[in-house]
Amino acid sequence: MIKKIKVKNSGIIKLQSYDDFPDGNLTIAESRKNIPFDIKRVYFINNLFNNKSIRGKHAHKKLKQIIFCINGHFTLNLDDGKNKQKILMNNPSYGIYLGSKLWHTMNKFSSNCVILVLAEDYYTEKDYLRNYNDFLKYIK
Ligand code: T46
Repeated sequence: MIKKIKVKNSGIIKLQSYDDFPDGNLTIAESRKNIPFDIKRVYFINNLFNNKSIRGKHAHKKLKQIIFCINGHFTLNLDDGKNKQKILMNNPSYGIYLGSKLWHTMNKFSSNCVILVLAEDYYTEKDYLRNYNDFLKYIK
């Protein structure tokens, strides 16, 4: 897991976690406590059996989210239009803040990978910038 974020509109979110080995771990996310917004939407991505697949490939105009890898591992690639950073996501207690105007892709999934995302708003396709050149124009 990464120690320092170099791109804009991002950050590291640490959740409180209880290690009850060998009886499991319990990890907590709370709005306005360790999550810096009210959560309106939660989604998860699993069944990542194609280790060549690439997800994301977009930025959001306004939406703020936090992304976690709650099982397995994957690589999160961030790009603020100037700086790029690759993050190995492999610790369920650490999330990455995906602010607006941050191009992100996810790849190199382990087959047991489960991605959990907490979002501060409902889904709307109008908020997506799915073309990289449109993203660069938008952030100027
Ligand atoms: C993001 C990354 C981390 C919905 O109808 N409602 C939803 O809430 C979401 C998240 C998606 N969809 C539809 C839109 C597409 O037709 O589900 C389909 C797959 O979504 P997409 O190709 O955008 O999935 P990813 O994994 O590329 O991106 C997702 C989120 O969409 C995105 O906001 O930041 O995870």
